[in-house]
Amino acid sequence: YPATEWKYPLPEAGVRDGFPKYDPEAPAKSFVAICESLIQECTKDLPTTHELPSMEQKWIVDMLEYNVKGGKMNRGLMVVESGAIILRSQGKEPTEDDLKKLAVLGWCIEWLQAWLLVADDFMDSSQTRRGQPCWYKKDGVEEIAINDAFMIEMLVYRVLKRHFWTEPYYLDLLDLFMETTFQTECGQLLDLQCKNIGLQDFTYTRWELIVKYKTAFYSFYLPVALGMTVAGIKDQEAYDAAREPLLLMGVYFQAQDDYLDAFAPPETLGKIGTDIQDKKCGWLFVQAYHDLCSSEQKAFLDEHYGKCKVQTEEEQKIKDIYKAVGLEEKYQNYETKSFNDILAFKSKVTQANLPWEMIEIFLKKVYKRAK
Ligand code: GPP
Ligand code: MG
Ligand code: MG
Ligand code: MG
Repeated sequence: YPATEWKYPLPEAGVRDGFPKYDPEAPAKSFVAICESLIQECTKDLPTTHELPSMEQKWIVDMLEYNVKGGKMNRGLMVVESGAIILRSQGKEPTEDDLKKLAVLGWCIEWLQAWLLVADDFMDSSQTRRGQPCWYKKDGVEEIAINDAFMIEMLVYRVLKRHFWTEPYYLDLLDLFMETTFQTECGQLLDLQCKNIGLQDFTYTRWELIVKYKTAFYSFYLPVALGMTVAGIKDQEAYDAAREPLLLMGVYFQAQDDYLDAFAPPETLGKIGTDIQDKKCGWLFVQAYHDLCSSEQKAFLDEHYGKCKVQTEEEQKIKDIYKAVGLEEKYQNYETKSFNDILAFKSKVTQANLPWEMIEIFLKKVYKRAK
């Protein structure tokens, strides 16, 4: 292994002994404490192992603090919860270290999400995220945000290596993270290419393809697949059975994201929506433009969609059109339908010997969310 010479204690035994416990009674709080340990662990030796001066070491610590925390942590907590549910369904009560392991993997998704968002905010010209300025908008950061995004990505692999390289499923974890990242990048490309195509090609089918790839794999399939991997599941059919409803949930989740982009108060959402100015192929637009708008309303969209700036009169008028054509009610019906469509997978999932609860608790977390 040419690159695996650890210059500090070998990770095999007791690597998480000094980590705080994951406490199911205080999930969010104990989960955040584990993140603190990870930040410390993956930065403390850099001056020795990578000759990194203390200014750059501090940069990485501060950059991580700024970008990996402050989210809802749905994805990260789901790894722990689904992993624990699966282990129990196999008659194994998760040990303290099992829970810590799952929490470390949970943070790997949260860190993956962090670098995706740092990059996405730059690509979407966004202003705010999680109630604070986007990282690239900070004085002295700007283009360094690109390298920071890459750096968080590689820190995920360093965390995986330290905590899992002696596990029999280490390669599976690497494969999952790499493939999921590639899927997400395909989705992001489909999303970004919308600037180069005409509005008539913004169809519901294209929307579904974009969101399945840019959101559903990393946000919904990955957390549960990680839980399954730690629980030792090897059966391909089980992964296939879990993937189907989880991808549906991811598509539904991005419909919510698109709806909230236009209609949620930025104070609640923590970000100012940019989909109209960015000419996004969003859930609201595809239906308004193709099915619901009068020719006059359509002409207004042709003239201003993707051309007006955020928080202008034209942008507001587009939101008014969305309301006037009945999209609020359509959205509510869509939420109910998605919920039922996902529930319909119950027998398929249980037939694959998986506990339905691992899907259901995730669904409950996102159903009718307001942020
Ligand atoms: C969310 O889309 C999609 C991502 C975060 C994936 C980004 C992928 C990369 C390869 C960088 P969004 O732009 O609608 O999210 P938000 O509304 O939170 O900005
Ligand atoms: Mg964005
Ligand atoms: Mg985006
Ligand atoms: Mg969005």
